[in-house]
Amino acid sequence: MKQKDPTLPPGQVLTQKFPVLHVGGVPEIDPKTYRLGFTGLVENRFELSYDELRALPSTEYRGDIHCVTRWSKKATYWRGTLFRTLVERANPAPEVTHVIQVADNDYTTNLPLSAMLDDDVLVAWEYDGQPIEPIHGGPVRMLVPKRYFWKSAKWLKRIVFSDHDEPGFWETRGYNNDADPWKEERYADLPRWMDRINGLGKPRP
Ligand SMILES: Nc1nc2c(c(=O)[nH]1)N[C@H]1C(S)=C(S)[C@@H](COP(=O)(O)O)O[C@H]1N2
Ligand SMILES: [Mo]
Repeated sequence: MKQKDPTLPPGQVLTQKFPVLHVGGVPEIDPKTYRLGFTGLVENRFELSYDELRALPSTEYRGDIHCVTRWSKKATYWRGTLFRTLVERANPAPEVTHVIQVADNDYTTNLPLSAMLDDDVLVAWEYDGQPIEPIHGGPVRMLVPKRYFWKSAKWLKRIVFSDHDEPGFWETRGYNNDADPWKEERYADLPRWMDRINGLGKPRP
């Protein structure tokens, strides 16, 4: 039997390539006119241009990324702005529980605010020392390496701070809301998901 790689989450396979995965086309975004908006239940709504974002103190992430389609890539190298510092600048209201990433092509994905405050969550604008290529979400994408990669929106456009959860593109199509690769949270718990899409909203044990 093939030896399992203990450094990879369960069911994942190593790739040396950098696969490209998204729904729809690659939007053409001019860094000169690019804006990233911070909105929702915050004290300070603000926008950052590409240059303003890159002028902020930067943080790097060196580590692995995991796609729910089972590829994992080791030792990726990203640079960007620590998301937490942008949250501090927006100053969310006490009732904020969730952060919704909104991308250029209406792709959205949701996570608890607490998860987004982790010290490896970046608004990323460099990969391997180069500006992020458009196919990989450039000029600016989110990076949430502890979750399956669909929780990292490419062509990031807006961050919405919300007092409730708002399941995004894949989360409303049967994928797991939490998406922790180490717990192999790939798909939604079906009864819960049926309740949600039927609008019953009754929590199950
Ligand atoms: N805007 C947007 N972001 C997205 C997606 C998408 O379809 N649209 N796909 C997600 C998925 S499923 C994955 S695996 C990663 C892929 O990023 P990559 O193409 O740079 O490998 O982007 C994520 N972010
Ligand atoms: Mo993915």
